[in-house]
Formats: sequence, C-alpha cells, structure tokens
Amino acid sequence: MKSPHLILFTAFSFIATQVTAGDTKPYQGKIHSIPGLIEAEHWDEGQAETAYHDIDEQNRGADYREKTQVDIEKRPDASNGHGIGWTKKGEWLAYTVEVKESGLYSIIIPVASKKKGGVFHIEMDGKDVSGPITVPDTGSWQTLKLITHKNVKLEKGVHLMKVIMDSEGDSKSIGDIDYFKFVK
Ligand SMILES: [Ca+2]
Ligand SMILES: [Ca+2]
Repeated sequence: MKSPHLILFTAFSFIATQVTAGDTKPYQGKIHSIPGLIEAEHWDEGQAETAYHDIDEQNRGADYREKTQVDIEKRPDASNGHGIGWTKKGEWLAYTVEVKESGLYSIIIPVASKKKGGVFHIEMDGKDVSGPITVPDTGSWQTLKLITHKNVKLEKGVHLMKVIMDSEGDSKSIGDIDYFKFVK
C-alpha cells in the first residue's frame, strides 16, 4: 500500500510539471528575452497540448518548421517572413521566456484582419498578465498594423508564456500575428 506521503508527493509532482516551463523546449534552444522581440512563429518545440493547442491537425500555411498543427503564414511583409494565421478560439501557443528585469512593459504586436478581429490574452506560468487584447480591422489580411498593449506587469525570471485565443471577431478568426515585442 502506498503511504499517504508518497501519494501526496506524486500528486504535487504532477501539478508542478503542469505549471513549469519544463514540458517544452525553447525554439532552437534559445530562450526568448524580455525586453525583446518574440516571433509568433517561434513558439516552443514540443508536442500538441504541451507546446501548443490547435483546433485542426492540418498546418494550413507554410512548411516553415517541424511538422505541426499550428498554421504558419509565409508573408513578405512580416518580420522573419512568417507569422501565424488561421487563428481560432481555444488555440494557444507556449514560449519559454526570460524576463531580465521586473517592471511594467508595453507589447507591440503587428496584426492583420479583414473585418474586426477577435480577442486574445497572454499568460505567464498560468497567470493572465495582459487582460484582453483586441485585434482591430486592418482593412485586409495582407495589411499588418501595429497595436500597442500597455501596462503589462512582469516579474524577473524564466517563465512559460502562453498566448491564448479567446474569441473570434466578425472575421471568424482572432487575427494574423507577426510578433510580440516587449519594451519597458
Ligand atoms: Ca491547424
Ligand atoms: Ca514573424
């Protein structure tokens, strides 16, 4: 018979692995720095449900990295020539990040949406740090516009950042996203 301590320890270990960055690996071994620019297409390496969640198995876009369900869009107007697209409610992407200095940050995000886009938010280790971020109508899926989301409080250290797609707009999507640039 297992001792209560062993059961408790096992349960705690399980919970601990759910909230730490240990389940995924930084893209190409490089932890994203904050302040800094995080390419949306450089989410962590790992399986579906650990590094990302996508609502359909197919990658509807470009064959940019290892086989994935995430929809990567090749676009000449984007930083690094790629972004993510075909975003749907419930999807998320995880990024291992290191915040170099605690404080208040702004996040600059190039987005595109034909008709009004949807809403997403950003979590650090499971905690909502951004509140809702709304993607505006940029006139066309081919037109990226910068949005700035201010007053995001971050703590120094290594964190698992998650970008979580909350609701779709009139566009039937959240929006195309090129990168997340954190500035202090
Ligand atoms: Ca997909
Ligand atoms: Ca990009």
